[in-house]
Amino acid sequence: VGRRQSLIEDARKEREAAVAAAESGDTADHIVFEEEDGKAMVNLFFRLRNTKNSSLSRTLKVFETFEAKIHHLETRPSRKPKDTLEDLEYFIRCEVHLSDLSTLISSMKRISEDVRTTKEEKFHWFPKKISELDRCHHLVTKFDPDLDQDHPGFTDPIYRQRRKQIADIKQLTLYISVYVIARREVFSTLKSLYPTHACSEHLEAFKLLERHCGYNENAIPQLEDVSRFLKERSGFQLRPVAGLLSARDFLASLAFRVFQCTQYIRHASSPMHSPEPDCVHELLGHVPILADKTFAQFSQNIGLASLGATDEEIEKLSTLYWFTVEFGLCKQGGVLKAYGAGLLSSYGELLHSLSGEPELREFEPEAAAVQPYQDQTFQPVYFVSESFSDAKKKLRAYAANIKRPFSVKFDPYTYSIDVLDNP
Ligand code: HBI
Ligand code: NLE
Ligand code: FE
Repeated sequence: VGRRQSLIEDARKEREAAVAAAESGDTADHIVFEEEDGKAMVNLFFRLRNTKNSSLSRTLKVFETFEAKIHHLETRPSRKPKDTLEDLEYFIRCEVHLSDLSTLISSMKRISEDVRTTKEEKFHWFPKKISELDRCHHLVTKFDPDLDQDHPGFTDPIYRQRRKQIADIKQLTLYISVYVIARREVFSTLKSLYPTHACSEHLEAFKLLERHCGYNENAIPQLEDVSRFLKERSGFQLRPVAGLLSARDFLASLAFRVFQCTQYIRHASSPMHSPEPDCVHELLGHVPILADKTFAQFSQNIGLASLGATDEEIEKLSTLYWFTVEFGLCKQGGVLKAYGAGLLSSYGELLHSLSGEPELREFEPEAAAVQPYQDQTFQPVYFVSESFSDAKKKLRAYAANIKRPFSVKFDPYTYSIDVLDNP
């Protein structure tokens, strides 16, 4: 009874301290003060204006989505001079997994006001063991065919239903769809362009994939077979995912040499280019090049640099990833070739990138990391690397300059991340 009493007393003190801190206005508005199994007790403050009368239930929906267990909820009238009596301030104490915290807070910011998160960057959780990639599952709804009106599949209910089915099957299997006809066209057109447009590393692995993994115009290779192939060549493995992941989650998996792979296929009405990744993009664009050891190391290094990084740094690393892994060009024997997966999976853009029309710049990580880009259609600018080793060297120098209060090291025996505090 004594211990229980003191726990209650501690909780009361903490809450009072948190409320006082929020009132003073200049401290963190959510404070993490317990941590066990990656779960944390979090204090959150926000304000809801009573303009939309369902806003509290919408807020609670967010907590439900992230399986955040609410331990305490308090409201009081807002003290902002301009607010009315109906505008309320909320204090919620909840238990949430740290991997969900930043996504929960950004969702909250979309629907409520004054979610002040001054200390947010302190809490960027990241996976330390390969099994924790299960928690790197936050999807971005940007290209969702159910929500995005510009998606070519938006008006095709059969296509949308099929994607749902594929997303629900959580196993390493790809299903042959009615879109196999579209795939046949995409496959043979791309294959005919590779000898002149793809880098030698891609060409070499592609031949092996044809021989060993059922890469041909009539079949859809099985993720498990392809994953086994990759693991033997470069240690990379594939893992199925239902759509576009948050950049943070996607990059984190690269740190473990895991590539999160979509399984659905682009809509038959746009075979030559898809703005979102699909199995054509993963299998024909990414997989062959990931079989190269130097490139695999380059990819893992981007992933390692992303662990626990700030939102701004994640944005830069995504952009770097975009201009290399997705849309990179390189020189081979004096001739320009494509190594970026976004080029090698889109015959429209593959032709465009080497047509002499777009602007080409020498790859420099500092410049590529801040180059604006769009993801709807072909790129106007590409970066050219001398070789993978050269790109890897430059990336290493770039990553060494990222400031983090710790450093990370991948342990290849246990597939885990050693976190070392910097002196
Ligand atoms: N998610 N499933 C999936 N596949 C990708 O290729 C992918 C992603 N999320 C983000 C992303 N790529 C990149 O654009 C960078 O933001 C890392
Ligand atoms: N535009 C690419 C394609 O059509 O295959 C996909 C890019 C994904 C980032
Ligand atoms: Fe991709």
